Amino acid sequence: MAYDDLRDWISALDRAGELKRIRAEIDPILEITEITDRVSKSADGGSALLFENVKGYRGWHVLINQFGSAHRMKLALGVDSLDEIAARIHQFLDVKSPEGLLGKIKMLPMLAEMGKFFPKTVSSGPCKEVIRRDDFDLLQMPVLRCWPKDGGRFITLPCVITRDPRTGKRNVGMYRMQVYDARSTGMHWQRQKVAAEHYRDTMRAAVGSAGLPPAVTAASSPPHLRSAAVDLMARSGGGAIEPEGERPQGKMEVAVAIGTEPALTFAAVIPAPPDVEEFMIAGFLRQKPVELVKCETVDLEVPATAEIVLEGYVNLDELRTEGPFGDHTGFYSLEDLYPVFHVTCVTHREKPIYATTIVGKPPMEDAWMGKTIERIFLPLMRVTLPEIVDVNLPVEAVFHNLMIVSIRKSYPGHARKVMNGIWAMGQAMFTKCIVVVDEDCDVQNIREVVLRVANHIDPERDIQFTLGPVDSLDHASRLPNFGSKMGIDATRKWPTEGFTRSWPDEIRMDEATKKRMDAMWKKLGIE
Ligand SMILES: Cc1cc2nc3c(=O)[nH]c(=O)nc-3n(C[C@H](O)[C@H](O)[C@H](O)COP(=O)(O)O)c2cc1C
Ligand SMILES: [Mn+2]
Repeated sequence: MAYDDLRDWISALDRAGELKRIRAEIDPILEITEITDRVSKSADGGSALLFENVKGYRGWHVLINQFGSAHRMKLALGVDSLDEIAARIHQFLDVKSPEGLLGKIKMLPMLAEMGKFFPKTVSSGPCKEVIRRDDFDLLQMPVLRCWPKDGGRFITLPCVITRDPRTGKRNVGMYRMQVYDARSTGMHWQRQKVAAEHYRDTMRAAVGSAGLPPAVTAASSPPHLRSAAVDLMARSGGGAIEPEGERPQGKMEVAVAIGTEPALTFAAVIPAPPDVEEFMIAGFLRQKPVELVKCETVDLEVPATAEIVLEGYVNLDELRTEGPFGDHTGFYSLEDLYPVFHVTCVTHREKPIYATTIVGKPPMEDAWMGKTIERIFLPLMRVTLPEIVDVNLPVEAVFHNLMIVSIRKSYPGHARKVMNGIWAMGQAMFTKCIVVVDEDCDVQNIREVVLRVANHIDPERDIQFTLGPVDSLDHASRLPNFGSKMGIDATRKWPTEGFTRSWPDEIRMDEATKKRMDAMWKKLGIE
């Protein structure tokens, strides 16, 4: 079932009638965006697009919109329904201690299945077909300029691989990369993401536990960005901000894979717990190990079948202005300072396929990835919050702006406990607005949700504000990365919550009358 590589996946898309090959000459500067945006806005998310004649890039193909529909997401993960994945996760979470020999024997297939999750290191692979240490230029790749006011050209679908300096565990995260020149790019890992923590940990090690926070070297940047830099680079552990202090010497190695088989590309987006390697998540999803090969110039491993691999490092004392960039929200995210990725080696397959995506006003391709995460994460959310019945993150609210959740309410204040639990859970910390409804409300039916919320709240009593970290893409928060969130308790209020009036029943026709009218319906001549 698992796809060997991007090419195997492209063939599968083709066989399923889910791929359009574009043979006309199209410019990676804005034109691919305009075409893809129109396709993404079609009712069913259109097809994946393979641009075979990219202006100025003979020999390169560009793949986009590979995940851009519910159907393609299921195809990518090899399932008929996303609930299958949720059920498999549930099965692993639901392990009981085996009773007797028979119980242990029954567990063997599950243990065998777990063996497939772990990545396997192999000696070489197609990603090494061409190795370029000196003679490369990043703009030999057909990197898109997505939107007119973007600060440059951005690699938008990279699997960024870093290593935790403390545990040695690897992380794969998708963080966009603005191409600055032939050999360097921005590295847009937002500060709450796992690679940013690896970066800070590398810094902590470099300056020692008693060391001072780093100097800010981006002296040419405007002052408001420089304070952001202090904030970004300062280690969270103690010490006043001392811009003239000791600089952390050194660098952190990074490798980037572009154009991997779909389970790994998708795993790079999943908000997994920091210590869970995405290579294992991909292994779980495809039920076959991910094959890795060693890099040429850094001590990291990359997927052996990747179309393109960039190896290099980020300096610990260097930040550069990144953006603006037409973002997931439908607005441009503003310039900010981020680390710089210096490329030391590029390896790629013969006739490489450059995989990319665009983000912008929803729905785009990322909408379908987000919806998949919503389904897969439901059983994981229930580990901590078993009262959760269902969750809906509407695409228009770009996931982190609105979460609607239904719960089995069991005690006073229960809705607020759930809100706080969600704000404390990994990247759900970014959720700007949480709406909690009772279990009999279908959260997937927005009309039903609006009816409940509008009817059931006494706004002053039922809306709760709190402060905390917000997504870096939020342009409305009072400060970058810090602001307020809102929870709406739209459950029925109980006397034990101080609501002493009686709560009205919902209007429903009785079954006997319905049956009588069903029997007469045709004769009435209404339809
Ligand atoms: C197309 C796409 C682009 C993304 N770009 C970024 C980005 O530039 N910076 C970022 O921090 N997160 C970005 N994300 C979200 C992260 O991939 C996501 O938060 C992921 O869980 C991060 O992995 P981590 O938890 O291992 O850090 C992007 C997601 C998608 C689908
Ligand atoms: Mn991760």
